[in-house]
Amino acid sequence: MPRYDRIVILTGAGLSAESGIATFRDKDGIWSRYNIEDVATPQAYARNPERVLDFYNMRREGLAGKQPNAAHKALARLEAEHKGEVVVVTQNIDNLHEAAGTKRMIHMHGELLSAWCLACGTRQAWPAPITLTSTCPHCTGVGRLRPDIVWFGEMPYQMEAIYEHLSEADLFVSIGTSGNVYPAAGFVAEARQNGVHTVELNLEPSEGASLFHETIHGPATRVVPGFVDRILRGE
Ligand code: BJW
Repeated sequence: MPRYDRIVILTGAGLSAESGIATFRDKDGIWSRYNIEDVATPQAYARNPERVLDFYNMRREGLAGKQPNAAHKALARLEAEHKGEVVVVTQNIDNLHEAAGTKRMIHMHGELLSAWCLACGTRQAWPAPITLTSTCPHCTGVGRLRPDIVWFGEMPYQMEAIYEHLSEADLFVSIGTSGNVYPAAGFVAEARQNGVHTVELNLEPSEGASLFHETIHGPATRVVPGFVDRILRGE
């Protein structure tokens, strides 16, 4: 009999770090090289769309050849082998969870390989660069496309579904996120209020580390597979 039935897993940039994808707030992270106000707000896009498109085209290009690591694979194994329900909510815009085989997931901050039509609202798979002249096939080429990314000040995707999963869960696990960005940083408090057991797996204590019942610190490729084994053993 598994100890936990319904598991919600929140992942952040630290999960993909060992696959060679930069985090945001670590010493050499993305925000040490770019200003958030220049590339990750709707105002930045309105002011200088080309700069924002270039930033995400560069990130999209950087995904080429990146492979899921042992932590992504362990989470996919958890979903496949756990007798109850597992939902992965990721803040990451890469596709490494899917590449590892995870099926049930929510990309709350959007996806690099997707484009959003500003005219008809369609979100569609878009592996190519997005340029000022890219247009939407769904509105016969008139709609302009933007990256399908949730910028600061915009509402993350599927918040209602996420809060519903948090209210039904009995285990919440946060992996590889610094706990700086809301609403994701508030999920641990929300889960605790609902009586959910909470665990943090991160390289170092996050901003909200003291809110978790348990914390396990170390690189994701080491700590996540061990934690998954423990859950699958019913411990
Ligand atoms: C390892 C490791 C290894 C390394 N193994 N671990 C005041 C109070 C409350 C909220 C706000 C506020 N002021 C403003 C807000 C709202 C704002 C916010 O939170 N701002 C904060 C900065 C304060 N949030 C928003 O605007 C969000 N929307 C929102 O709130 O909507 C409601 C609303 C809408 C309209 C009006 C009013 C309300 C939207 C947030 C969008 C975030 N977007 C970004 C960029 C887009 C995606 C992209 O370009 O990739 O998303 S920001 C960036 O941060 C990215 C990430 O998903 C997100 C979280 O980062 P993450 O994953 O935690 O990465 P890091 O780098 O911070 O941490 C990595 C961790 O891994 C570290 O701890 C390392 O130690 C660890 N690590 N290697 C394990 N090998």
